[in-house]
Order: sequence, then structure tokens, then C-alpha cells
Amino acid sequence: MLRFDIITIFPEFFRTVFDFGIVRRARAAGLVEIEAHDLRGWTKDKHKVVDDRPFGGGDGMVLKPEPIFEAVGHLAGASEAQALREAGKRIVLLSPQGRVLTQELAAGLAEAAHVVVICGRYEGVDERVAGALATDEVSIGDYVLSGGEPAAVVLVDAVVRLVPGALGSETSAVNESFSEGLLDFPHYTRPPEYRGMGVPEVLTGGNHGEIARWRRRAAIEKTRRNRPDLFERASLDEE
Ligand code: 9D3
Repeated sequence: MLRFDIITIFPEFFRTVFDFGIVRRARAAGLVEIEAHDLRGWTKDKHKVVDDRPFGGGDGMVLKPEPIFEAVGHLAGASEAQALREAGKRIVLLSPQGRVLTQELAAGLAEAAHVVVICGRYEGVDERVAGALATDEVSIGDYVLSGGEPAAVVLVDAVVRLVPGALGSETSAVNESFSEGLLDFPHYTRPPEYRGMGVPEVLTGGNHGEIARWRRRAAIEKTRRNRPDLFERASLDEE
């Protein structure tokens, strides 16, 4: 059982987002548990203040460290990064300054027993959270979000489907796109002609060797066109 605890100032954001598809099935099967918690619940002042002005000046507000350290302390126990990691607990701070989420990082998180996810907001999060509380500081890519919540949805989804048993026996996480460093090949289904657009003849011809060669070539071509960064690193043979 893998448990996710998400710390956020918008717990309602997550109310229905994990109730669909593979994630819903994994929860129903007792493979994962996902809960969102209101950061304001760990404040100690009357007005439940979670943010403050940045030292050194500048625009915007910064999430204060105390409620976040309190929340992680309550949800994960100890608050020393090395001890947490040894106990199978990962404390993930979502931030634009993090390492970019990859399939490999998701696979590592899927082996944990407990993942606490901290969603940033405003201009940022007090750096002592990244420095002394989080085991991982993670970004989901080079674009600007309004906060960590959409990133938390992406991260949880990517991790849950890698938990053993989460995918039906018909699908294997191992033979999915990215495992070979190439994008997936193009897919077609009926009808064989739609609005004047056909389907590559090889796919309807029933020659499985030819189909396999066509798919590999099409995957390589798609990768070269859409993801030159992946194409450069793919270890392709001469053929
Ligand atoms: C001008 C400096 N900005 C940092 C690049 C300010 C800023 C923008 C957006 C500070 C926080 C945010 C909110 N974003 C996230 O919390 C976030 C995020 C993202 O914006 N992009 C990709 N991954 C992530 S994970 C969390």
C-alpha cells in the first residue's frame, strides 16, 4: 500500500480528480490511498496565516516554513530527510526550481511506502523547506503554473500507474513509451477511410513482420520530428 498525503491551501482542488480510470481502480483495490490536507490546519494563529513578505524585498508573498514543517511532522513523523528516506518516506516539494519529473523518478517514488507532496503557491516557498525538509524538489516541466496543485495531480497519476497491480494484466508499464527512449508508434482503428483520410495499407494487410517494421520506423520518424532531444539520445541500430 502506497499512501500519498498532499499538503495544499486548496484541498478542494483534489476532490474529484483522483476518482477516474486507473487511479480510481488502484484506490478501490487498496493499492494506494490519496488524501489532500489544508495547510491552514497546521497554523497556530487566529487568522491561519500561511504566507509572509519576502526577506530582502520584492513582489509577492512566500509560504512560511512553520505550517509546512508542522504538517510534514504530523503526516510523516520525523523531519530529517535521510531518516525519512530510509523509512521509505519521500517528501516531495513541487517547485519550478526542482529536478524535472521523469519516468525514472516516478518509478522510484512508486517503490516508497509514503509520499508527502507539498504544493507551493504565490512567489514561492521558504527555502528551508527545500533545504531541510524535502527529500526531493520536483518540477513537471519548463512552463509557469499558478501553483503546485496541477503538478501534484500529474505526479500522483504518473506514480500510481507504476504501483504493482495498478495496471490491468493486459498492459505492462515496462513496455510503454519512453522505456526504449522513443515515442509510441501511430495507432489507427475503424473506419478504414474517414473524411478522405485512409489508413496505412500495411496495417490492414496482416503481415505481422511488416507491421512491426513499419511501426518501428514510424516511431523513429515521429520521435525525430517531435522530440529531437529524445532522438539524439536514442540508441538506434544501423537499420
Ligand atoms: C518569476 C519567478 N517564478 C518562478 C519561475 C515565480 C513562480 C512562478 C510559478 C513561483 C511559483 C510558481 C508556481 N509554480 C509551481 O508551484 C510549480 C511548477 C511550475 O510552475 N511549473 C512546473 N512545475 C511546477 S511544480 C510547482
